[in-house]
Amino acid sequence: MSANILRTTVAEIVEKTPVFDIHTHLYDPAFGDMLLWGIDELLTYHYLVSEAFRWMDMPYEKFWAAPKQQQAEWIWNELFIKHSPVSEACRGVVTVLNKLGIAADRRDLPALRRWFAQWKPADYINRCCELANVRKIGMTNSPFDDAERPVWEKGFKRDPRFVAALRIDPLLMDWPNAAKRLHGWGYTVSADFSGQTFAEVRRFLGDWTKKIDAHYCMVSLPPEFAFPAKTDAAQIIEHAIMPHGREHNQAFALMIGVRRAVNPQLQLAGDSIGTADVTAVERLCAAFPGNKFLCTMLARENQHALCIAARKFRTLHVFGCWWFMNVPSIIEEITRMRLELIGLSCTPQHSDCRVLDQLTYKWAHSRPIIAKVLADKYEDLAVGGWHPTREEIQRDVQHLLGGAFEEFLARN
Ligand code: FIX
Ligand code: ZN
Repeated sequence: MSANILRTTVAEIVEKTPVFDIHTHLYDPAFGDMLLWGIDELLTYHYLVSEAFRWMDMPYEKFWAAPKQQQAEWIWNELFIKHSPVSEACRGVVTVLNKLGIAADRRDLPALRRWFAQWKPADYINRCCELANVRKIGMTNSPFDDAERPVWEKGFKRDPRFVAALRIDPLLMDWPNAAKRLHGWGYTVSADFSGQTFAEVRRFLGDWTKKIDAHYCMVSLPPEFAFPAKTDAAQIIEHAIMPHGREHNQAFALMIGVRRAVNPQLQLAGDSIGTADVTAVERLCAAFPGNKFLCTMLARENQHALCIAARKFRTLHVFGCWWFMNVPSIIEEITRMRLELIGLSCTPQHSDCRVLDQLTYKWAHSRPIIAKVLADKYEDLAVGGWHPTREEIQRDVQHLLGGAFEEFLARN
Protein backbone atom coordinates (compact mmCIF):
# COMPACT_ATOMS: atom_id res chain seq x y z
CA MET A 1 0.00 0.00 0.00
CA SER A 2 1.41 3.42 -0.93
CA ALA A 3 1.32 6.12 1.75
CA ASN A 4 -1.62 7.81 0.01
CA ILE A 5 -3.63 4.63 -0.35
CA LEU A 6 -2.89 3.76 3.27
CA ARG A 7 -4.27 7.11 4.40
CA THR A 8 -7.45 6.87 2.35
CA THR A 9 -7.95 3.24 3.42
CA VAL A 10 -7.64 4.10 7.10
CA ALA A 11 -9.95 7.12 6.71
CA GLU A 12 -12.54 5.01 4.88
CA ILE A 13 -12.43 2.21 7.46
CA VAL A 14 -12.74 4.65 10.36
CA GLU A 15 -15.75 6.26 8.61
CA LYS A 16 -17.45 2.94 7.93
CA THR A 17 -16.87 1.19 11.25
CA PRO A 18 -19.92 1.53 13.51
CA VAL A 19 -19.05 2.97 16.90
CA PHE A 20 -20.12 2.06 20.44
CA ASP A 21 -20.43 5.51 22.00
CA ILE A 22 -19.63 4.56 25.58
CA HIS A 23 -20.79 7.69 27.43
CA THR A 24 -23.58 10.09 26.53
CA HIS A 25 -26.46 11.80 28.31
CA LEU A 26 -29.00 10.50 25.79
CA TYR A 27 -31.95 8.33 26.79
CA ASP A 28 -33.78 5.33 25.45
CA PRO A 29 -36.79 6.66 23.46
CA ALA A 30 -39.06 5.23 26.19
CA PHE A 31 -38.00 8.21 28.31
CA GLY A 32 -39.96 10.49 25.96
CA ASP A 33 -39.07 14.16 26.31
CA MET A 34 -35.92 13.36 28.27
CA LEU A 35 -34.29 12.42 24.97
CA LEU A 36 -33.50 15.90 23.64
CA TRP A 37 -33.32 16.71 19.94
CA GLY A 38 -33.89 19.53 17.44
CA ILE A 39 -32.56 23.00 16.75
CA ASP A 40 -33.63 24.67 20.01
CA GLU A 41 -31.95 21.95 22.08
CA LEU A 42 -28.84 22.16 19.90
CA LEU A 43 -28.61 25.91 20.38
CA THR A 44 -29.20 25.81 24.13
CA TYR A 45 -26.55 23.09 24.73
CA HIS A 46 -24.67 24.23 27.82
CA TYR A 47 -21.40 24.50 25.87
CA LEU A 48 -23.08 27.25 23.77
CA VAL A 49 -24.72 28.93 26.74
CA SER A 50 -21.36 29.73 28.31
CA GLU A 51 -19.98 30.95 24.97
CA ALA A 52 -23.00 33.18 24.32
CA PHE A 53 -22.74 34.79 27.76
CA ARG A 54 -19.28 36.02 26.82
CA TRP A 55 -21.09 38.49 24.50
CA MET A 56 -24.51 38.95 26.12
CA ASP A 57 -24.90 41.54 28.85
CA MET A 58 -28.41 40.54 29.94
CA PRO A 59 -28.87 39.44 33.56
CA TYR A 60 -28.55 35.68 33.99
CA GLU A 61 -32.00 35.56 35.61
CA LYS A 62 -33.61 37.07 32.52
CA PHE A 63 -32.06 34.40 30.32
CA TRP A 64 -33.14 31.50 32.54
CA ALA A 65 -36.66 32.86 32.97
CA ALA A 66 -37.22 32.96 29.19
CA PRO A 67 -38.73 30.06 27.21
CA LYS A 68 -36.27 27.75 25.47
CA GLN A 69 -37.08 29.13 22.00
CA GLN A 70 -36.22 32.63 23.16
CA GLN A 71 -32.96 31.43 24.74
CA ALA A 72 -32.10 29.65 21.49
CA GLU A 73 -32.79 32.81 19.51
CA TRP A 74 -30.48 34.91 21.71
CA ILE A 75 -27.70 32.34 21.38
CA TRP A 76 -28.23 32.05 17.62
CA ASN A 77 -27.97 35.83 17.24
CA GLU A 78 -24.82 36.15 19.30
CA LEU A 79 -22.90 33.11 18.10
CA PHE A 80 -24.10 32.64 14.53
CA ILE A 81 -25.37 36.02 13.28
CA LYS A 82 -23.30 38.67 15.04
CA HIS A 83 -20.13 36.54 14.96
CA SER A 84 -18.94 33.61 12.87
CA PRO A 85 -19.48 30.24 14.59
CA VAL A 86 -15.84 29.16 14.75
CA SER A 87 -15.73 27.52 18.19
CA GLU A 88 -15.91 23.71 18.26
CA ALA A 89 -19.39 23.69 19.83
CA CYS A 90 -20.73 26.23 17.30
CA ARG A 91 -19.11 24.40 14.41
CA GLY A 92 -20.92 21.35 15.76
CA VAL A 93 -24.32 22.91 15.03
CA VAL A 94 -23.20 23.75 11.48
CA THR A 95 -21.99 20.17 10.95
CA VAL A 96 -25.27 18.73 12.28
CA LEU A 97 -27.29 20.83 9.83
CA ASN A 98 -24.95 19.97 7.00
CA LYS A 99 -25.15 16.22 7.75
CA LEU A 100 -28.95 16.47 7.79
CA GLY A 101 -28.85 18.10 4.37
CA ILE A 102 -30.03 21.54 5.49
CA ALA A 103 -28.59 24.74 4.01
CA ALA A 104 -27.36 26.19 7.29
CA ASP A 105 -26.02 29.39 5.76
CA ARG A 106 -29.47 30.72 4.93
CA ARG A 107 -29.30 31.86 8.54
CA ASP A 108 -33.05 31.35 8.91
CA LEU A 109 -33.92 30.04 12.38
CA PRO A 110 -37.73 29.83 11.84
CA ALA A 111 -37.11 27.74 8.68
CA LEU A 112 -34.82 25.44 10.66
CA ARG A 113 -37.55 24.99 13.26
CA ARG A 114 -40.07 24.10 10.58
CA TRP A 115 -37.69 21.50 9.15
CA PHE A 116 -37.20 19.78 12.49
CA ALA A 117 -40.93 19.87 13.30
CA GLN A 118 -41.63 17.44 10.42
CA TRP A 119 -39.84 14.57 12.13
CA LYS A 120 -41.31 11.81 14.29
CA PRO A 121 -38.90 10.97 17.13
CA ALA A 122 -38.54 7.26 16.18
CA ASP A 123 -37.56 8.09 12.59
CA TYR A 124 -35.28 10.85 13.70
CA ILE A 125 -33.40 8.55 16.10
CA ASN A 126 -32.83 6.09 13.25
CA ARG A 127 -31.62 8.91 10.99
CA CYS A 128 -29.15 10.27 13.54
CA CYS A 129 -27.76 6.82 14.38
CA GLU A 130 -27.37 6.10 10.68
CA LEU A 131 -25.68 9.43 9.91
CA ALA A 132 -23.33 9.10 12.89
CA ASN A 133 -22.80 5.37 12.22
CA VAL A 134 -23.37 4.58 15.88
CA ARG A 135 -24.27 1.01 16.85
CA LYS A 136 -24.67 1.44 20.62
CA ILE A 137 -25.24 4.47 22.83
CA GLY A 138 -24.13 4.43 26.46
CA MET A 139 -26.62 6.29 28.65
CA THR A 140 -26.04 7.90 32.06
CA ASN A 141 -28.69 6.55 34.45
CA SER A 142 -29.11 7.90 37.93
CA PRO A 143 -31.50 6.32 40.45
CA PHE A 144 -31.27 9.67 42.26
CA ASP A 145 -32.87 11.49 39.32
CA ASP A 146 -36.55 12.01 40.12
CA ALA A 147 -37.54 12.25 36.46
CA GLU A 148 -35.67 9.10 35.48
CA ARG A 149 -36.26 6.74 38.43
CA PRO A 150 -40.03 6.28 37.98
CA VAL A 151 -39.56 5.24 34.34
CA TRP A 152 -37.21 2.43 35.39
CA GLU A 153 -39.48 1.48 38.28
CA LYS A 154 -42.49 1.20 36.01
CA GLY A 155 -40.50 -0.78 33.42
CA PHE A 156 -40.51 -0.51 29.62
CA LYS A 157 -39.39 -2.39 26.53
CA ARG A 158 -35.73 -1.54 25.98
CA ASP A 159 -34.33 -0.21 22.71
CA PRO A 160 -31.26 -2.46 22.31
CA ARG A 161 -29.18 0.42 20.92
CA PHE A 162 -29.30 2.23 24.28
CA VAL A 163 -27.25 0.61 27.03
CA ALA A 164 -27.34 1.66 30.66
CA ALA A 165 -24.64 2.88 33.04
CA LEU A 166 -25.38 3.22 36.75
CA ARG A 167 -24.52 6.79 37.77
CA ILE A 168 -24.04 7.33 41.48
CA ASP A 169 -22.57 10.83 42.08
CA PRO A 170 -24.77 11.68 45.12
CA LEU A 171 -23.72 8.47 46.86
CA LEU A 172 -20.07 9.52 46.85
CA MET A 173 -20.31 13.32 46.81
CA ASP A 174 -23.23 13.90 49.18
CA TRP A 175 -23.47 10.82 51.39
CA PRO A 176 -25.58 12.34 54.23
CA ASN A 177 -28.39 13.22 51.83
CA ALA A 178 -27.96 10.07 49.74
CA ALA A 179 -28.27 8.04 52.96
CA LYS A 180 -31.62 9.70 53.68
CA ARG A 181 -32.86 8.83 50.22
CA LEU A 182 -31.68 5.22 50.42
CA HIS A 183 -33.40 4.95 53.77
CA GLY A 184 -36.61 6.24 52.23
CA TRP A 185 -36.35 3.56 49.53
CA GLY A 186 -36.11 0.80 52.16
CA TYR A 187 -32.35 0.32 52.56
CA THR A 188 -31.26 0.22 56.22
CA VAL A 189 -28.32 2.63 56.05
CA SER A 190 -26.95 5.07 58.64
CA ALA A 191 -25.16 8.31 57.90
CA ASP A 192 -22.34 7.19 60.24
CA PHE A 193 -21.84 3.89 58.33
CA SER A 194 -22.82 1.81 61.36
CA GLY A 195 -24.72 -1.49 61.29
CA GLN A 196 -25.60 -2.95 57.91
CA THR A 197 -24.85 0.25 55.98
CA PHE A 198 -22.25 -1.07 53.52
CA ALA A 199 -24.16 -4.30 52.90
CA GLU A 200 -27.28 -2.24 52.25
CA VAL A 201 -25.46 0.11 49.84
CA ARG A 202 -24.30 -3.02 48.02
CA ARG A 203 -27.88 -4.27 47.92
CA PHE A 204 -28.93 -0.91 46.42
CA LEU A 205 -26.19 -1.11 43.77
CA GLY A 206 -27.07 -4.72 42.99
CA ASP A 207 -30.79 -3.98 42.68
CA TRP A 208 -30.18 -1.11 40.27
CA THR A 209 -27.56 -3.00 38.30
CA LYS A 210 -30.16 -5.68 37.64
CA LYS A 211 -33.06 -3.28 37.10
CA ILE A 212 -31.32 -1.27 34.39
CA ASP A 213 -28.85 -3.94 33.19
CA ALA A 214 -25.96 -1.57 33.89
CA HIS A 215 -22.88 -2.08 31.73
CA TYR A 216 -20.77 -0.26 34.28
CA CYS A 217 -21.08 1.90 37.37
CA MET A 218 -19.91 5.51 37.11
CA VAL A 219 -19.16 8.71 38.97
CA SER A 220 -17.73 12.13 38.20
CA LEU A 221 -15.35 13.47 40.81
CA PRO A 222 -13.63 16.74 41.71
CA PRO A 223 -9.88 17.24 41.29
CA GLU A 224 -9.42 16.80 45.05
CA PHE A 225 -10.47 13.16 44.83
CA ALA A 226 -8.04 11.13 46.94
CA PHE A 227 -7.62 7.44 47.68
CA PRO A 228 -7.03 6.11 50.26
CA ALA A 229 -8.62 8.85 52.35
CA LYS A 230 -10.82 9.34 55.36
CA THR A 231 -13.65 10.65 53.20
CA ASP A 232 -17.17 9.29 52.74
CA ALA A 233 -16.39 8.67 49.08
CA ALA A 234 -13.27 6.60 49.81
CA GLN A 235 -15.09 4.48 52.40
CA ILE A 236 -18.07 3.79 50.17
CA ILE A 237 -15.76 2.88 47.29
CA GLU A 238 -13.77 0.48 49.47
CA HIS A 239 -16.60 -1.20 51.35
CA ALA A 240 -19.48 -1.12 48.88
CA ILE A 241 -18.54 -0.31 45.28
CA MET A 242 -15.47 -2.54 45.11
CA PRO A 243 -17.15 -5.68 46.51
CA HIS A 244 -20.21 -4.93 44.35
CA GLY A 245 -17.97 -4.63 41.26
CA ARG A 246 -16.29 -7.97 41.98
CA GLU A 247 -19.60 -9.71 42.61
CA HIS A 248 -21.12 -8.47 39.34
CA ASN A 249 -17.90 -8.30 37.27
CA GLN A 250 -18.81 -4.65 36.77
CA ALA A 251 -16.25 -1.96 35.96
CA PHE A 252 -16.22 1.30 37.90
CA ALA A 253 -15.85 4.40 35.71
CA LEU A 254 -14.17 7.44 37.22
CA MET A 255 -14.48 10.80 35.48
CA ILE A 256 -12.13 13.03 37.43
CA GLY A 257 -11.40 16.75 37.42
CA VAL A 258 -14.71 18.62 37.42
CA ARG A 259 -15.31 21.59 39.72
CA ARG A 260 -19.06 21.93 39.84
CA ALA A 261 -20.88 25.28 39.90
CA VAL A 262 -17.85 27.57 39.74
CA ASN A 263 -20.32 30.09 38.35
CA PRO A 264 -23.71 28.87 39.60
CA GLN A 265 -25.50 31.59 37.62
CA LEU A 266 -24.63 29.70 34.46
CA GLN A 267 -26.40 26.58 35.82
CA LEU A 268 -25.21 23.47 33.90
CA ALA A 269 -22.77 25.67 31.95
CA GLY A 270 -21.10 26.86 35.15
CA ASP A 271 -18.85 23.85 35.87
CA SER A 272 -15.10 24.19 35.51
CA ILE A 273 -11.89 22.16 35.64
CA GLY A 274 -9.02 21.33 37.95
CA THR A 275 -5.87 19.26 37.76
CA ALA A 276 -6.35 16.04 39.73
CA ASP A 277 -4.04 13.52 41.35
CA VAL A 278 -3.55 10.42 39.19
CA THR A 279 -1.94 8.59 42.09
CA ALA A 280 -5.46 8.18 43.52
CA VAL A 281 -6.34 6.08 40.46
CA GLU A 282 -3.11 4.07 40.72
CA ARG A 283 -3.72 3.41 44.40
CA LEU A 284 -7.26 2.22 43.69
CA CYS A 285 -6.00 -0.15 41.01
CA ALA A 286 -3.25 -1.41 43.32
CA ALA A 287 -5.59 -1.88 46.29
CA PHE A 288 -8.27 -3.71 44.31
CA PRO A 289 -6.60 -5.94 41.70
CA GLY A 290 -9.84 -7.93 41.36
CA ASN A 291 -11.75 -4.84 40.12
CA LYS A 292 -11.84 -3.13 36.74
CA PHE A 293 -11.68 0.64 36.25
CA LEU A 294 -12.56 2.92 33.39
CA CYS A 295 -11.11 6.41 33.60
CA THR A 296 -11.19 9.73 31.81
CA MET A 297 -9.79 12.97 33.16
CA LEU A 298 -10.76 16.53 32.45
CA ALA A 299 -7.43 18.34 32.72
CA ARG A 300 -4.96 18.24 29.87
CA GLU A 301 -2.21 18.15 32.53
CA ASN A 302 -3.44 14.73 33.73
CA GLN A 303 -3.56 12.92 30.41
CA HIS A 304 0.05 11.75 30.30
CA ALA A 305 0.14 10.40 33.87
CA LEU A 306 -3.19 8.63 33.28
CA CYS A 307 -1.67 6.79 30.31
CA ILE A 308 1.29 5.77 32.43
CA ALA A 309 -1.11 4.47 35.09
CA ALA A 310 -2.77 2.36 32.37
CA ARG A 311 0.64 0.93 31.46
CA LYS A 312 1.01 -0.22 35.06
CA PHE A 313 -2.47 -1.67 35.53
CA ARG A 314 -4.21 -3.82 32.91
CA THR A 315 -7.36 -3.38 34.99
CA LEU A 316 -7.47 0.30 33.97
CA HIS A 317 -9.08 1.26 30.67
CA VAL A 318 -8.62 4.86 29.57
CA PHE A 319 -11.38 6.47 27.51
CA GLY A 320 -12.58 9.62 25.80
CA CYS A 321 -11.58 13.24 25.40
CA TRP A 322 -14.02 14.60 27.92
CA TRP A 323 -15.81 17.98 27.63
CA PHE A 324 -13.10 20.69 27.59
CA MET A 325 -10.69 18.12 26.05
CA ASN A 326 -13.14 17.53 23.20
CA VAL A 327 -11.69 20.06 20.75
CA PRO A 328 -9.77 18.99 17.62
CA SER A 329 -6.30 20.21 18.63
CA ILE A 330 -6.44 18.45 22.00
CA ILE A 331 -8.13 15.29 20.68
CA GLU A 332 -5.28 14.89 18.23
CA GLU A 333 -2.63 15.45 20.87
CA ILE A 334 -4.22 13.07 23.41
CA THR A 335 -5.02 10.34 20.88
CA ARG A 336 -1.49 10.43 19.49
CA MET A 337 0.00 10.19 22.96
CA ARG A 338 -2.30 7.32 23.94
CA LEU A 339 -1.47 5.30 20.85
CA GLU A 340 2.23 5.91 21.46
CA LEU A 341 2.01 4.81 25.11
CA ILE A 342 -0.68 2.13 25.28
CA GLY A 343 -1.29 1.24 21.63
CA LEU A 344 -4.81 0.17 20.77
CA SER A 345 -5.81 -0.82 24.31
CA CYS A 346 -7.93 2.28 24.91
CA THR A 347 -11.15 3.93 23.73
CA PRO A 348 -9.98 7.26 22.29
CA GLN A 349 -13.35 8.93 22.21
CA HIS A 350 -16.89 9.11 23.59
CA SER A 351 -19.32 11.83 22.58
CA ASP A 352 -20.91 12.99 25.85
CA CYS A 353 -23.88 14.10 23.71
CA ARG A 354 -26.78 15.69 25.54
CA VAL A 355 -28.80 16.23 22.35
CA LEU A 356 -29.38 13.31 19.98
CA ASP A 357 -28.47 15.24 16.82
CA GLN A 358 -25.01 15.95 18.26
CA LEU A 359 -24.05 12.33 17.61
CA THR A 360 -23.63 13.32 13.98
CA TYR A 361 -21.20 16.15 14.60
CA LYS A 362 -19.24 14.72 17.49
CA TRP A 363 -18.37 11.61 15.49
CA ALA A 364 -17.91 13.50 12.23
CA HIS A 365 -15.35 15.69 13.97
CA SER A 366 -13.53 12.93 15.88
CA ARG A 367 -13.34 10.21 13.27
CA PRO A 368 -10.95 12.02 10.87
CA ILE A 369 -8.64 12.87 13.76
CA ILE A 370 -8.52 9.26 14.94
CA ALA A 371 -7.91 8.20 11.32
CA LYS A 372 -5.13 10.73 10.86
CA VAL A 373 -3.28 9.67 14.01
CA LEU A 374 -3.68 5.98 13.22
CA ALA A 375 -2.47 6.46 9.64
CA ASP A 376 0.57 8.37 10.97
CA LYS A 377 1.39 5.42 13.21
CA TYR A 378 1.05 2.92 10.35
CA GLU A 379 3.28 5.16 8.25
CA ASP A 380 5.93 5.13 10.97
CA LEU A 381 5.72 1.33 10.98
CA ALA A 382 6.08 1.23 7.19
CA VAL A 383 9.45 2.94 7.58
CA GLY A 384 10.52 -0.14 9.53
CA GLY A 385 9.08 -2.47 6.90
CA TRP A 386 5.80 -3.37 8.71
CA HIS A 387 2.72 -3.01 6.52
CA PRO A 388 -0.74 -3.67 8.02
CA THR A 389 -3.24 -5.53 5.85
CA ARG A 390 -6.75 -4.16 5.27
CA GLU A 391 -8.11 -6.79 7.68
CA GLU A 392 -5.63 -5.75 10.33
CA ILE A 393 -6.63 -2.10 9.93
CA GLN A 394 -10.30 -3.09 10.25
CA ARG A 395 -9.54 -5.07 13.40
CA ASP A 396 -7.58 -2.16 14.92
CA VAL A 397 -10.26 0.41 14.15
CA GLN A 398 -12.98 -1.85 15.54
CA HIS A 399 -10.98 -2.00 18.78
CA LEU A 400 -10.66 1.78 18.96
CA LEU A 401 -14.35 2.41 18.29
CA GLY A 402 -15.74 0.27 21.09
CA GLY A 403 -14.34 -3.23 20.59
CA ALA A 404 -11.53 -2.86 23.14
CA PHE A 405 -14.07 -1.47 25.63
CA GLU A 406 -16.41 -4.44 25.13
CA GLU A 407 -13.53 -6.90 25.52
CA PHE A 408 -12.47 -5.12 28.69
CA LEU A 409 -15.97 -5.26 30.18
CA ALA A 410 -16.33 -8.94 29.32
CA ARG A 411 -12.98 -9.88 30.89
CA ASN A 412 -13.15 -11.72 34.21
O1 FIX B 1 -20.36 14.49 34.48
C1 FIX B 1 -20.56 14.29 33.28
O2 FIX B 1 -20.96 13.22 32.82
C2 FIX B 1 -20.31 15.46 32.36
O3 FIX B 1 -20.05 14.97 31.09
C3 FIX B 1 -21.45 16.43 32.38
O4 FIX B 1 -21.73 16.74 33.70
C4 FIX B 1 -21.22 17.71 31.59
O5 FIX B 1 -22.24 18.61 31.89
C5 FIX B 1 -21.16 17.50 30.11
O6 FIX B 1 -22.17 17.50 29.47
C6 FIX B 1 -19.90 17.35 29.48
O7 FIX B 1 -19.78 17.10 28.30
ZN1 ZN C 1 -21.01 13.19 30.71
